[in-house]
Parts: sequence; structure tokens; C-alpha cells
Amino acid sequence: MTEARPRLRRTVGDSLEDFERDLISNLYYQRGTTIESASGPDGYHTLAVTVRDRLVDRYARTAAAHYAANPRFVYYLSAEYLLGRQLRQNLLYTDTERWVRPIAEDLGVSLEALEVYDVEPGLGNGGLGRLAACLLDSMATLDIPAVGYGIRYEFGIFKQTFRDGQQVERPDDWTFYGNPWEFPAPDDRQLVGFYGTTKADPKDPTGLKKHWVPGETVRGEPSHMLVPGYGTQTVNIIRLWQARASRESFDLARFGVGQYVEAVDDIVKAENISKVLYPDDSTELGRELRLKQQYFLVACSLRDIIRRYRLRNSGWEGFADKVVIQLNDTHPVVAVTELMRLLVDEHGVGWDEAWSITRRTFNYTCHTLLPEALETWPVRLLERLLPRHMEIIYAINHFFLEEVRAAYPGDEDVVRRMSVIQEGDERRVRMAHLAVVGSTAVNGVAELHTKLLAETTLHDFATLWPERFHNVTNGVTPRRFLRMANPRLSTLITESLGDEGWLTDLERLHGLGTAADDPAFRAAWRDVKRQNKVELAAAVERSTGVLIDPDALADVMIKRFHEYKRQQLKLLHVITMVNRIRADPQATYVPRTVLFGGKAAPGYHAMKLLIQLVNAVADVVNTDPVIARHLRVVFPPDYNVTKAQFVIPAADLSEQISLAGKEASGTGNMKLALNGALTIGTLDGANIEIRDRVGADNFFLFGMDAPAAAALRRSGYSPRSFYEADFELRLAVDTIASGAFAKGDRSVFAPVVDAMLGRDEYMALADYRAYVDCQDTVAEAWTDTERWTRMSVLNTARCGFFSSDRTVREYCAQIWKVDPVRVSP
Ligand code: HBZ
Repeated sequence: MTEARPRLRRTVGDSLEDFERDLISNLYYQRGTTIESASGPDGYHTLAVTVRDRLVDRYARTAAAHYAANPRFVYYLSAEYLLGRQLRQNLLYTDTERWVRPIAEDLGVSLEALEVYDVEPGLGNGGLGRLAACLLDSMATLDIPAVGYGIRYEFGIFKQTFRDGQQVERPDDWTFYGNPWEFPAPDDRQLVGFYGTTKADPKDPTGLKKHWVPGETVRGEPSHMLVPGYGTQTVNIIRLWQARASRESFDLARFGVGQYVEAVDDIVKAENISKVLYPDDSTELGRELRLKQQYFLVACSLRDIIRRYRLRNSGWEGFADKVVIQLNDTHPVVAVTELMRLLVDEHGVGWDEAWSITRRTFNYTCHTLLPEALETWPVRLLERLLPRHMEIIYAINHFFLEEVRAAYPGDEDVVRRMSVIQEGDERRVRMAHLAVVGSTAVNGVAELHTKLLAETTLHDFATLWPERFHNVTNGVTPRRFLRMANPRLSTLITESLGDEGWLTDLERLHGLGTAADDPAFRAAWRDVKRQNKVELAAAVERSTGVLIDPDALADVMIKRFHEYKRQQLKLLHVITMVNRIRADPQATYVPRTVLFGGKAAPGYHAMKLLIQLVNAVADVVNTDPVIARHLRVVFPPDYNVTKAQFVIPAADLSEQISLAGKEASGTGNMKLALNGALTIGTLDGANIEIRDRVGADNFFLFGMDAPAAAALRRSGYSPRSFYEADFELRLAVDTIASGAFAKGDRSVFAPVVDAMLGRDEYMALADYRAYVDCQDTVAEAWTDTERWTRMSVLNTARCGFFSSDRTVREYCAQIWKVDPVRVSP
């Protein structure tokens, strides 16, 4: 390997003195203030850039090493990233926290006080966005050359507040005070077209090459954030695109005549593209804008990928050897057509060669099983917004259906089912089909999910191309979700295992297995959990005003509100506990705190009403002196990555109660088990793999499995028959219907009751009895403290598999075929 560039000089030192000097210098020369007059935000920003600069050094060396090695790169395309707070992470990854604490103390501030200014970039909705962040962390940690591409939404996921118990969404103006972690890179801006017309190329006899004349162009301006690896020198980047109007968009003439609003019309329209993250698909509004976002991300990123490829390579034959693109769900799938367009129309590559390159470049991860969550776009919308791409889709589909017809002569039914175009009153493009057709590998995110994908949603494709289908079970980064979130447990683990090697080799947690039998270790384990609960209790009191008992069983359900996840089932259990206490206040009960966390999509009315019901039940429970002696229900608003890091280490019981066959994987389930919470769960998603590993004795299983649920549905499911057959269930549902949680008003929560007794789409009532009985087993188990602790330790000890490092290694081996590039210090 030759060094093609001059040697890079290090600019920051690595001693405490260097760090302190840089802090002061940054405060003066970056922030323009002095120690005496610095505000909290001044302190935070100064610390942030000082820590960041340590990473810039590594980034420069990473870029040089990558340039020299010219390796195959992974490009991760995702509409969402939930990165979490950056300050603590970067202190840990640069090992500078040990300096910062004493320096801050000297200056009379605490790290905790500065951290309140560390705003989490909420550029995602839930599991899919957080998975993207975990994978980036692990790729850097494993020295995998990678870039994440996303959108720099001006407003991230909304802030959730409660007014009279109802969810109220407020904008998340996350960059209001500036973001010290990002670097604008205006030189790498890209132009993106929309609308317009296409023209045939008279010189092209095949008719497959065309010329697109867009009717509108928008600039994409990138900035990047650093993604450091843990325990290594590699620092990768995530590149985020922001939409900017082209310069001509400002109408000076109109402005001159006082038409101030009209003068900036085009600017506003263009910049709306990256204005706001879509809070999933539940709202019909703004569909066109959402498709625009998707194409904007794809167009900017592909041009950037090609630019990077050309820095060291020429010709197109080798493109797929240097570039592998992972499509995170269907949101960026229009990339398949964009790469075809770039190759065929703009770079003159023949269709067949372009298709071979494209197919070898892309891979697709599916994150759902719900048919309604599979994206489709109206043909008419695509024809208008992306006319050339629609033509390319027709051509891809034409050649693809020829292949299908060759494989199944005379079977037009299979052709109709597999076609990229869905026929009907309104013809639509099936993005998942386009993704499978245009990819080398397709993967599900847990074993059951992959199996069900191949058997149901993508059955025809898995039959035609079995070699394309893979499973890569999700994982989570142990750095953020164990080491950072749970420093006490981490210290205990390190003491027990002898060193911190487990942080990058999580299977080493198995070493805790023997410690589970040591009463002193168990006592220490309990002590950590209790301290975490004391801390959580203080935070919960601050945010909700409700006092919780750190000695009560902490029963947590933290995830997006969705019918299939079945928060309604958890609520029926809570109400059953209430009814039991009311019926027999003198009996002994295991004290519990039930903690809910999660947002509902703003347009998802059923789930917003359920949130209101949770809050209403919490009110009744927490203010009734008899009930509150045994039970508390809390719902701290605005669950996000930061709050997850508070709640997860304090949890005793992890609620993973989706209807079997509906949750693709789950990742919260992994984070909680890794932190020693016991799971109560169905045989769904990755729960199955968690249970396989921690052992059936250390997992509270209940309910129907996926085949049983499917069979019940086929046989004609009647929620009412379950309601009528079970006294406690009837009482719980009737309690809601009676208006007991709405000051006697029966109408408020009537839709919840109607949904339960009418369709009960996710069969909560069918699993109710098994669930409540299983919760009784949980309560019983809780009373045997030593046994519970042992189970808790074994959960942590046996969850090493669920590190996202393992996930990334599997992607590398099965799908990406990339090798690490080491960066020397
Ligand atoms: O992806 C989740 C799955 O529900 C979960 O089971 C899995 O563990 C996780 C990671 O693989 N899916 C999502 O989070 N999906 C979304 O957030 C989403 C966002 C926008 C959409 C559709 C879905 O338009």
C-alpha cells in the first residue's frame, strides 16, 4: 500500500494538559467568550468541539487509510437514524471523561449540568431508525469502511406532551441552538430534479436510453456527523442531506414590488423537502412530499457514492466490487431505478450491463410483516414526479415478468402476484417487489420474521429465488445500551470478568454464568438494580409528579404505540390488578410499578385514544390510596433514546407481548434482557431467539404462537366469546366501558371497547387469560428474591449474541462481503 497523500499531521495532543488548553482556546476563539462570562450552552459547545476534535484526528487518518486501501465500502441508505445523545458517547470513545470530570469540577460545573444541552437528534421513529444507528456503531467498531446516508430533517420526531392525558405533538427544533457534532460540506452539494418530461435518444436503437428534462431542481447540501468505533481508530461518517432552493428561486422582482411572500414561494417549496420527518405512514397527508424526500435522499446519495467511487476507480465494470448499498426498508428503494437511470441515460452504459451492476450493488432489509406497512406508490404520482423513473420501472418489470413467465409457463396468476405493478382501480408500484427484483440479497431481521417473509409476504419471490433470502437477526450496541446506560452494572461485570473485553466481544458475558450462583455477587447485582431504580424514580417524579417505590417490581412497556404491539393487553392486565385490589384490599399483593413509554403517530387516532386511556388509568390508580399502596402506573412523556437509557437499566420486567407473527424482531427486548430484565413475552420476533438463549426457565412465555394465531383467525375469531367466557376479562372491559376512567362519561373510551369487542384485530382478548396467569407467575417468582436475581444475571450472561457487532459480522459474511481496514494510531 502506498501513501498517495502527504502524511497527515496530528493537530490535537493526547494529554490532559493538551485537552485543558484546547478547552480554553475553544472557549475563547470558537465561542468568543471567557470563563467568567460563559453560559451553560457556551460550556457545552466548547466541551463538545474539544471532544469532537479528538475524533476529527481519527477521521482524517481513517479517510487516508481508506483512500490508500481502496476497499469495498458499505453504503447504508436509511430515511431514519436515531443516534441518541453524542456527548457521553464521544467522551467514552475518546476516553476523555476521566479528564473532563475534574476540569469541570474545578470550574464549578458538572458534566450532568452541561449534558442537558446535548440535544438528541431525533431523526427517526422507532426500531428501524435505532437499528441503523446501532449498525453504524458496530461497523465503525469492526473497522468496516462504511458511510451512512440520511436526511437532515429540520424537525425530527415530534416532542410528545400530554394535555389532559392526551398526546399533543410539538415540533422538535433540534438544531435551534446549533449542532456542534456536524460539519457542513457545501462543496459536495448535489442538484436533484423532479417532474418534467423525457425524450427518446435518437441514437439509441433499443429505445431504453432516454433523456430526462426535470421541471424543477433542488439543491441537496450535505453535512456529516462522525461515527467513531469503540476501542479502535476508525471513525466513519453519516452524511445527512438538507434541501436548499437553487439560487434562482428567490424572486427579486416580486420582492421589489412588495410581494414578500410570493417572492420566497419557490424557496419554501424546495426547502420543505427536508423540513420534517414523517411520523410513519399512518397519515395520508403529504404523501407526495414523502416520495420527494425519498428520491431526494437517493439522488443525492447515489451521486455522492459515484463521486467517491471515481476518486480511486474508473470504468463501471468494477463498480459493484467497490460499492455495496444496503436499503433500509423500502423507503430508499427508488435508488434501484435511479442507479439505472444514471448508468444508462447519463453514463451511456448498456441496459443489460447496467442491470447487472445495479443488481449486484443493492441489498434490501425488510422490517415488517404487516401487509399494510409495505409501501406502494400510485403510478400516476410517479409518472408526474419522476417520469423517467416510472419508465424504467416499466422496463425492469417487463424483463422481470419475462423471467417469471419462463419459470411458470401459462401461470398468469403468479405473474399478477409478483408484478412490480399492482393492478386495480388505481395502479400502484410495489416498492418491496422492486427491492427484491433489484437486489442480490434480501433479509429479514429475526429468524421467525425471515421464515414468515418467505412463507407469506414474499413467498413467490422466495420460491423463485431462494438463494436471495437471508436472515440476519438484529442486535444492539452494548456500548450505548450497557456501558453508557448502565455504568454500575458495567463496572460489576468488568470486576467479575476481569476486564472490559466484553464490550467488543459480548459473548464473554457467558462468564457471568457461574457468578449467578454466588450469593455475594447476586447481592451486588440487586444493589445495582436498586440504585438504578432510585435514580429512575427521581426522574419519573420530576417528569410526572408521581412517586414510585424503588423496591416495587418495575414492569416496563417501552415502544411505539401500535395495535399489534398490544399496549391494550397490558392495560387490561393493569385494570385486572385494580379490580382485584378493589375486591380484596386486605390481601397481599406484589407491589408493582407499571411504566409505559412511547409515541403514537399523530394520525393514528385509535392509539392516541389508548394513550389517553393509559394516562386516565394512571390517574385513577395513583390517586386511590388503597390501590396506590400496591400499584403505580407512570407514563413519562416523550420516550426517546435518552429516556431509554434511563429506563432500561432500572427495569425488572420487559413487556414483549405482540401478537405472534407480527413483530418483525424487536430490539428493545434485547436491550432490556441485556440489562437483566426478565421478559414476559409471546413467541414473536426475536423473543424466540432470546428465550432459546436465556433458557425457558428464565423467560415468562405465554399466549398463542404464530401458527395458532393464524389458525384462530382462519376459524373465525370472535373476541366476544372470550369476553363472555372469562369473568375477569369481562370485568376489565366493563370497567373501561363504565366510564370509570372518564369521570363516569361512558362515551370517551367507547371506541377502545368497541375495537376490543368488535374486531380485536390483534387478538388481545384471546391471549388475555394466558397473559394474566403468566403475570401471576411473574409475581410469584418476584417474591423469591434470590431466584429472581439468578434469572436476571443469567439473562445478561446469555444475551451476548444480541450485540450488533454480531449482526454486522453476519451482514459482512453473508451479504456485504467486505473486509475491515485497520487504521493505525
Ligand atoms: O424495525 C421495526 C420493527 O417493527 C421491529 O420489529 C424491528 O426490530 C425494527 C428493526 O428491524 N420497524 C420500524 O421501526 N418501522 C418504522 O419505524 C417505520 C417507519 C416508517 C414507515 C414504516 C415503518 O413508513
